[in-house]
Amino acid sequence: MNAPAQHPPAVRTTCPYCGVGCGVLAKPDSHGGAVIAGDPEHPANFGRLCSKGSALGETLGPETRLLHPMVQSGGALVRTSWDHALDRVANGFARTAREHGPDSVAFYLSGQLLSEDYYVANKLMKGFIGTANVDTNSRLCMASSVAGHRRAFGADTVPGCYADLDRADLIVLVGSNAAWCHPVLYQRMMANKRERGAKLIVIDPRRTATAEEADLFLAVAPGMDTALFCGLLVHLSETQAFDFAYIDVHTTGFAEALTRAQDIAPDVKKTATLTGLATADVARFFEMFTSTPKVVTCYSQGVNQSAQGTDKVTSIINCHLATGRIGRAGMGPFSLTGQPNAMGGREVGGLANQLAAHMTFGHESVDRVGRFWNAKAMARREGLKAVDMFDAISRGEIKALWVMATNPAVSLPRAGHVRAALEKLDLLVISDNVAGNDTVRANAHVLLPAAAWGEKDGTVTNSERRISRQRAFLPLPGEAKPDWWIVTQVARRMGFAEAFAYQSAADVFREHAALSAFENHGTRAFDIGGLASLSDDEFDGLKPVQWPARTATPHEDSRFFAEGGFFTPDGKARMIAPEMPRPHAALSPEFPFRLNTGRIRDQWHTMTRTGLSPKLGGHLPEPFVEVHPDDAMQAGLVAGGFARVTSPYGSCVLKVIISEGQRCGSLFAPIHWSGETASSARIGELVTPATDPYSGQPEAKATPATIEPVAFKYRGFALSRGRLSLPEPTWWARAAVARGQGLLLASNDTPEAWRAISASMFAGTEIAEFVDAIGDIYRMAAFADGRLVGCLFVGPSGNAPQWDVVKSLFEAEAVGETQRRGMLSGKSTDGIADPGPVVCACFGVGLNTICNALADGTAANVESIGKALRAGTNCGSCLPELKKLVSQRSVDHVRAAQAV
Ligand SMILES: Nc1nc2c(c(=O)[nH]1)N[C@H]1C(S)=C(S)[C@@H](COP(=O)(O)OP(=O)(O)OC[C@H]3O[C@@H](n4cnc5c(=O)[nH]c(N)nc54)[C@H](O)[C@@H]3O)O[C@H]1N2
Ligand SMILES: Nc1nc2c(c(=O)[nH]1)N[C@H]1C(S)=C(S)[C@@H](COP(=O)(O)OP(=O)(O)OC[C@H]3O[C@@H](n4cnc5c(=O)[nH]c(N)nc54)[C@H](O)[C@@H]3O)O[C@H]1N2
Ligand code: SF4
Ligand SMILES: [Mo]
Repeated sequence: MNAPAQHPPAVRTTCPYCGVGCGVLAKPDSHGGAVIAGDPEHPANFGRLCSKGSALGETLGPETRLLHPMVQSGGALVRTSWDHALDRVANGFARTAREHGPDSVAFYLSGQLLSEDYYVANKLMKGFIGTANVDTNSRLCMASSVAGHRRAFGADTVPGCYADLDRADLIVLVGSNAAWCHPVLYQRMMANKRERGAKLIVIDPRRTATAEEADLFLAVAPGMDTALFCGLLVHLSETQAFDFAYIDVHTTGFAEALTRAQDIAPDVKKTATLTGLATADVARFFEMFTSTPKVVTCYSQGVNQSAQGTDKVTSIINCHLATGRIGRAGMGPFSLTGQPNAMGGREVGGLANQLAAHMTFGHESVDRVGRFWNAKAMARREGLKAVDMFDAISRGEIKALWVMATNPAVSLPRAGHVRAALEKLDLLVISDNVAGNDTVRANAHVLLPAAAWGEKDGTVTNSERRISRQRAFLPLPGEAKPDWWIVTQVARRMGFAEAFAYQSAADVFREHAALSAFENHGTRAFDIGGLASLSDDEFDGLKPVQWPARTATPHEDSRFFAEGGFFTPDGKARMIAPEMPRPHAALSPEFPFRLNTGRIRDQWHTMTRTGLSPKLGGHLPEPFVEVHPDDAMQAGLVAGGFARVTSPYGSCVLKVIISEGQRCGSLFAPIHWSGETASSARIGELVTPATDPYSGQPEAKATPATIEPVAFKYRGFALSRGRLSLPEPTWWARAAVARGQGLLLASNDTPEAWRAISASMFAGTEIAEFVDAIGDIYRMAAFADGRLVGCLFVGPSGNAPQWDVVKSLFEAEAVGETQRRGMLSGKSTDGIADPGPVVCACFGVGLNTICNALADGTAANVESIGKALRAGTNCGSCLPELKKLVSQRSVDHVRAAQAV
C-alpha cells in the first residue's frame, strides 16, 4: 500500500496587502502555488481574511514575473547575469555621485518592502552615498499622519491598538473606506457594534460601503474636515467637556488652538456652512462625541492626502488631547496605515526627512547614527520628498534613480509628467516582481528581479505597531533575489563591504533593533532593543510583537500617552492651531468638479498582483467614474455609458456609474488601472501635484476637473487563453478570468470591421461565427482541438453583449454542440444560468443570483442569503453590498405596492 502523500506543513506568514497585517497560513501545493487560510493565532485577525487575502493563492505563479536581470542594450532590454547587472548599478551610481555630487542620485522606495530591505537601502544612501534623497510611496500615503504625530507627540507614534476598536463605545471613521480598505478591522468594528452596541460615525464626501453601517453619515465637503473638528473643539469647550487636569499637566498650546478653532468654526451653524452639512447632523456628531468618553477616531487617506493633511490630523488629535481621551482602553486618535509595511518604513527612516529609528536630521542624531553605522558620508540635511524628487529628475538635477517595489508612473500625481521625467534619466534602475508595468516601460536601464511575497523573509509592522514575520514558503523563481540582498551586493561593489556584511535578513533585523536602542534611554518611542539579540532560530520563530520592546522591559503596555510622557523636550504634547481649511486649487468654469480618487474592494493599487486573480477581477472589472445623478443629467451622461474626465494635467475615458452616494460637484475614480490594464484610465495623470506644506503629501483627492460624455456605437468583449491586444482607438479594460484573459471593449468600428480584426486575432484556429447584419451583431468563437480558446462578441451599445455566461463556458473549456450554438446565438445556454457580476468574491456569487434569490423568496435578508448561497459567509467583505441589495429590494417592494 502507498504511504499517504506527504504534504508540507502550513507556513505562518503575514498578508502582503493592507496595514491591518493579518496573519496567514500558507500551505504550498505541489504546483508552485499554495492553499491560503487566516492564522487563528494572529492577534490582528484571529483567523479572518478579506477577499484579497483569501485570493492570494490565485496571484502566485511565474507568468508575469521578472525572472532574470535585464539591461538595456541597443534600445532593448536583454537578459544578463547578476554580476553584470549589479556592476552596472554600482558603477552608475558611484560615477554619477562623483561627477555631479551625491544629490544627483536618488532612491524611491515603498511600504511594500520589508523592514530589512528598507533598512539597508536607507543606510546605503544616507550613510554611505551621502545624500538623503531617499523617499518612498509612503509620502503619498502616510506622510501627513507622520507629520501630525511628530508635531503633536514629538514622535511618530500611534498611541492605541486594535483592542481599542473592540472596546470603544463610539468609532469615528474620517476619510476611511475601511469596509473595503481595512476589511478585517472593519469586521472587528462591526462585531463591537453588534455585541456591545458601539456606534459608528462615517465622515466622507462619498457614501461608501463603509457608510452602509453608520449610525451617522456626514458627507463632508471635500477638504473641510479641519473645520468640522475645530467646530467640535469649540463645542467641547462650551459643554465643559475638557479634561483640564490632562490639558494642564500634559499639553501646551491649548489656548491658541482653541482660539483658532473659534475663529474657524465658532458655532454649529458656521461649522455646518463650511462643511456643507445639515446643522442637525453636525450637532448630533458633536453631541455623540462629547457624551462618549470611549471614542476612537480612525483616519486614513481622506485625511492624509490633502493639501492640509497635517492640519486635519492635528485638528483630530486636538480633540482627543483636550478631553484626555488618548492612550486608554477604547480611546484615541488612530491612523489606519495603508501598506503592509507603511509603519516599518517609518521605523527605518525611509522618508527623506527622517534618518533611521525615528531619528531626524538634528546634529546630535546625525552624529549618533553616523557613529553607529561607522558611516563616512552621513547626509546632514533632509532630502527631496517624492513630488519634488520627480521634479528634480525632470529638471535633470537627479540623474540616477533606483525604484524599488513601487510604480510611480501610475501612482504619483501628474503621472504623465512623471513618466516623461523618468525617460530623461541617465540611469533608471528598477527592482520589481513583474516584467512589465508602466514604470518599467518608461525606459528602464536595468531591471532586477526581486523575490516576491511567499519567497521573501523578514518583518513588517502593522497599524498597531505590531511587528510580524513574513516567511518564505515557495522557492525563488528564476534568478529572483530578496531586495535586501540586491542592495547589499550593490553596496559592497561601491566599496562598503564592511558595513554591508549581512548574510541574512536576521542579520539586518538585529542591527536595526540595536540602532533603535542605541543611546535611547527612553528618549525615543521606537525602541525594539529587546529583539536585538535574537538568534537566527528565534528570528525564524518570532511571534507577532508590538513595540516598544525595550531591553529592560520587553513586554510593556501596548498604549502610549495616557499619563503624558510625550517625546518632546518638556514631555508635553503640542496642541497646534491649524490654518483655515480649503482645498488647494479653486474650481473654475473650465474645471467645475472636484475629482476624488481612491480604492475598490477587490483590487490592490496598480493591480500587478490582484489583477491576476479571476475571483477578484469579477467584482468591478472596468475603470469607472462615479457621478451624482444631477451632475450626470446636466453633463448629458448616461449610466453604463462613457465619459472623458479632464483636469489641467491629463484626461481619461471611463465608464459612468451614476450614484446618489456621490456629492453633487464631486467625481470619484479608482486608482487601480494603468497602461497595462486599460486603454485610458491611468487616473494619476489627472491628479494635481499640490502638496501639504508640512508633510509634502500630495492632494490626491481634490483635483479640479471636468467631465463630458463619450459615445461608442458598439460594445463587446474578447476572451482568450493568452494575452490579447486590440487595435487603437478601441477603449478596453483587461480583467483576469479563469484559464485566460478577458478584455471588455467599446468601439466605433462596425461589427463587420471586428469580423476582420478577430480573424487575425485568432488566426490558425477553427472559427465559428454568428453575423446579424440587421441587428448589427457579430459573435465569434475560436476552437482548437475542440477546446474553446477564444471569442469576441460585439453589438450595439444599447444592446451590449454580457460576458458572464460566455465566461463560464470559456472557463469550462469543453463546449458541447448545443452550448456552442446557444452561445453564439446569444440565447441562454442549457444548464448555465447568467450569474451576473460577482458580488461575493470568495464563493463567486453573482448579482443576478442574489437578486433572483431575493425575488423568489429563497432569501429575505443578509443571513438567509448566506444560508442559501454562502455569499458573505467567509470574509465578510461583501456584507455592506448585500445589505444594500436587501434594502433596495424592500424599497422596490414598497414602491411596487404603492404603484398598485
Ligand atoms: N481594497 C484595497 N484595500 C487597500 C488598498 C487597495 O489598493 N485596495 N490600499 C491600501 C493602502 S496603501 C491604503 S493607503 C489604504 C487607504 O484606505 P482608505 O483611505 O480607506 O482608502 P481611499 O479609497 O484612498 O480613501 C478613503 C476615502 O477618503 C474619502 N475622501 C476624499 N476626500 C475626503 C475629504 O476631504 N475628507 C474626508 N473625510 N474624506 C475624504 C474618499 O471618498 C474615500 O472614500 O487602503 C489600503 N487597503
Ligand atoms: N490619485 C491617487 N494616487 C495615489 C493614491 C490615491 O489614493 N489616489 N494612493 C497613494 C498610495 S496611499 C499608495 S500606497 C500608492 C501605491 O502605489 P504603488 O506603490 O505605485 O503601487 P503598487 O501597485 O503597489 O506598486 C508596487 C510595485 O512593486 C512591486 N512589488 C511588490 N512587492 C515587491 C517586493 O517585495 N519587491 C519588489 N522589488 N517589488 C515588489 C509590484 O509588482 C508593483 O510593480 O499610490 C498612491 N497614489
Ligand atoms: S484585511 Fe485583507 S488585505 Fe488587509 S491584511 Fe487582512 S487579509 Fe490582507
Ligand atoms: Mo497607501
